[in-house]
Amino acid sequence: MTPPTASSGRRGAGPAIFGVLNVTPDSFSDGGDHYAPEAAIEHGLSLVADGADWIDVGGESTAPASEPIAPEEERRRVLPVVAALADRGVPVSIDTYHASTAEAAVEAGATIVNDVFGSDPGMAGVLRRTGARYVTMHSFGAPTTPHRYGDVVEEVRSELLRRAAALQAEGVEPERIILDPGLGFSKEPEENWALLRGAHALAATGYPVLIGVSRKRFVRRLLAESSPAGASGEDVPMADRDLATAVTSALAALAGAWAVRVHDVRATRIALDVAGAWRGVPG
Ligand code: PMM
Repeated sequence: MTPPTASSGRRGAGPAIFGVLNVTPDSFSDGGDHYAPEAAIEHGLSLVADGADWIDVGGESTAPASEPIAPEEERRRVLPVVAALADRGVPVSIDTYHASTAEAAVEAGATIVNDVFGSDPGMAGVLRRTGARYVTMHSFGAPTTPHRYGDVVEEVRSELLRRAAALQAEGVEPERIILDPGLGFSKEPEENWALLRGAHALAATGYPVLIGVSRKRFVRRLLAESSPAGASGEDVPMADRDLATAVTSALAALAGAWAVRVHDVRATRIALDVAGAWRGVPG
């Protein structure tokens, strides 16, 4: 199967920014803040004003303590938000592992399906019918599912390539496939850092690569370990986590990432502009 040549984000050759919009009562980092549709739509528009190229709308939290919700409830949460943003010309991606929600969201105006589990056998059919692009993220189900790796970069890379080939066998064109190493999903802190260090190997596959670091536990842990008071990960201020995320966005740009998925778009926009200037290309 021939991989495509990854095209860049909206601004020149720098990565695109996916602004995270969790329309959930319980997501681990921003859940609850944007639960009502009007508040969620307003926050989505503010992320666009901050420089987001895509808004990634999700209706179910993947936080370890949260309960899965029925696809009907998921659709009730996300569809008004997807439709309102798409009607205003905002590029929308739908963060769902349910084919039924993916299809309804694409009908409402989403153009990318962001699937963290890849578990629904109906998903390839939705992609064939709708022509949507598709993020296949590496995971073994719930983020806390344990997994032992040998060479984590090689294992994640070959599993994602296997999935990309399977999607193509089901009629999904390679140009529509985006790979994501699934940071924080069944990975120890050092394995997440190894995947970031090896991000260029994923980019070298030719598929666009999306990186999601924002506010994740392994970033909090790094900051807690380096804090003089020996704070726990929970004590790390949000602004510090977002600053660390922005730094990883700049490094991901240098490693050839196609896009980064972040909560604090403004900080990452600045970081990408700096990385772009550093490389001599627009951020
Ligand atoms: N992480 C989360 C949710 N969706 N999607 C992609 N493609 N990549 C990720 O790393 C990813 C994701 C969990 O984080 P959140 O609860 O803050 O949204």
